[in-house]
Amino acid sequence: MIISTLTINIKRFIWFFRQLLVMLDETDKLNTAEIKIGLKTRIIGNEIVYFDKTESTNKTAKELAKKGAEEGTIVIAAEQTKGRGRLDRKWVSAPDKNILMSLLLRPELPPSKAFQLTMMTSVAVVKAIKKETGLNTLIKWPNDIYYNNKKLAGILTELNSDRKGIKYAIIGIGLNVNLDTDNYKDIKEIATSLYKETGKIFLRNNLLRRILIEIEKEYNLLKRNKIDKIRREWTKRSMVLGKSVTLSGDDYSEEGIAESINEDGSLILIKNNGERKIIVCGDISLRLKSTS
Ligand code: BT5
Repeated sequence: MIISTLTINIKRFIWFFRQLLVMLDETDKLNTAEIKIGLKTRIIGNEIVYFDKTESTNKTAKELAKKGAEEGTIVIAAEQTKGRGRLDRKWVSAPDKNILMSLLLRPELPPSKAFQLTMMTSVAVVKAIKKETGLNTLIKWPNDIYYNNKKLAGILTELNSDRKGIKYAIIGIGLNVNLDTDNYKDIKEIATSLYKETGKIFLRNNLLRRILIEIEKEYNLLKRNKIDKIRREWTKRSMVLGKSVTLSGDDYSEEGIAESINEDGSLILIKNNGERKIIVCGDISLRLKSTS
């Protein structure tokens, strides 16, 4: 008797919990007004441009930049039809599930220091995730955020520069929030999401607002030449520094210890024969030896 009442109560609880998840899922629509509530930033997110659907938020942000859009403008989308990673790789997402955003900056930096933008964004995203979800994520050189050895987010920094320096930079962030990555065969082995790691649906407006707040803090440091502080934070959260890694590209493979990163974002590798080698982050993939 007691057991059957308990079973009914557990079933009711599960039903209620599922309904709650569905409700949260439905209310979790990106909304610029909601993002702006409590957004006390001075630059980042002053202008937030929302699209139900766009090819790629990076592409749209570039078009806006060419038309003179202000530094700090954000482009967000519920869905991308041609989301991209580096070297035109495909970025997988689904409507209303993830964060797909691009930030327009006009930094006073030479192009050789553009990695600082990716670096400060990685630190900001990791801090924002920690504050909103409690998860301690890690940064995988050069542009990924990982959790449990799976990719949770990717950053795509693109530049328009001339001899005087960077005219504008577009920093794209793709963060898997409520996507069940198991349903996407292209990425199910390598990717994860906040939902997959916690079983919880997260409200993307809150997460997005937090990301903007954290980016502004890091960007202020960068503008005050406090790059060492950002680099220390990056190093502290690095998944690869001090670890045995395999670097590979087309017809190329190298093993060693990832020692540090240079200001331009290149990785210093101590090869197994003791030789020091600088690896520029082009089309190179990095695997941790212990996880491969
Ligand atoms: C990146 O490239 O990781 C940068 C991704 C940036 C995406 C954002 S979304 C908003 C903005 N608009 C855009 O069009 N892009 C930016 P890369 O390091 O090249 O990694 C790409 C690789 O990550 C793919 O080849 C897949 O292996 C994997 N991948 C694709 N979709 C993924 C996902 N949702 N989660 C985890 N991994 C994924």
